[in-house]
Amino acid sequence: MIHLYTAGTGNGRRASVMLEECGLPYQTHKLDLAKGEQKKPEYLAINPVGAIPAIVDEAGPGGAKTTLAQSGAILLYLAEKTGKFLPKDPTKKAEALQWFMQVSTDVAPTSSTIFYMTNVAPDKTPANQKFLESRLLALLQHCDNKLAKSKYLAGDEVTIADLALVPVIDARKALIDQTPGLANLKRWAAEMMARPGVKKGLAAS
Ligand SMILES: N[C@@H](CCC(=O)N[C@@H](CS)C(=O)NCC(=O)O)C(=O)O
Repeated sequence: MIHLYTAGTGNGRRASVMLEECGLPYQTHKLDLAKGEQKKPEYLAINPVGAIPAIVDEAGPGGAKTTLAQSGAILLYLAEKTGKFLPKDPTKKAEALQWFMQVSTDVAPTSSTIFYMTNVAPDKTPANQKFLESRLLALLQHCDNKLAKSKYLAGDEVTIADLALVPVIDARKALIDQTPGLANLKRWAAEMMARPGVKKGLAAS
């Protein structure tokens, strides 16, 4: 059994989408971030950083219990555990990893910064929000350009790159819908959001 410690955020949903898509049984433990449950000693014993998501896999490598944080690391771990969503062919795998990193280290953090800028930062200026939104749209345009050439971000199969992007697109739906163009990204999003695993994973927290 895999235990997922999560909350209703993009990073949390990235982990639950992957678990659902892999068809792995898991138990969800929801944390209330507003109440600071992620900083309680019992959770810090799982992730000392005090952030979600984290997983505890009772049957990790060699049958040992494995505890893991960082949504990107969780996706890679589950891909290797199941043999799903990361191509075996070295060239295809390299392309999948490139787009996975593009999504995980460029696209998703920009979306998270929009959240912090509009909800948490002491100085919430509309100009800063607009700046970050245009930066996110420019990054999404790169995804759109790639999706003009291939069905999915890294070719003709769904990979961890696509699954990592799903929660960002879900969270920024209003911005994307009101933006002209991005036709390839919108075509991809409609297909990804219709997948049963994606639907269940997004709804899991
Ligand atoms: N890079 C990390 C980010 C983790 C993260 O910042 N999680 C947020 C929610 S999306 C969190 O737990 N924030 C609460 C806190 O830091 O106190 C990942 O991808 O898992």
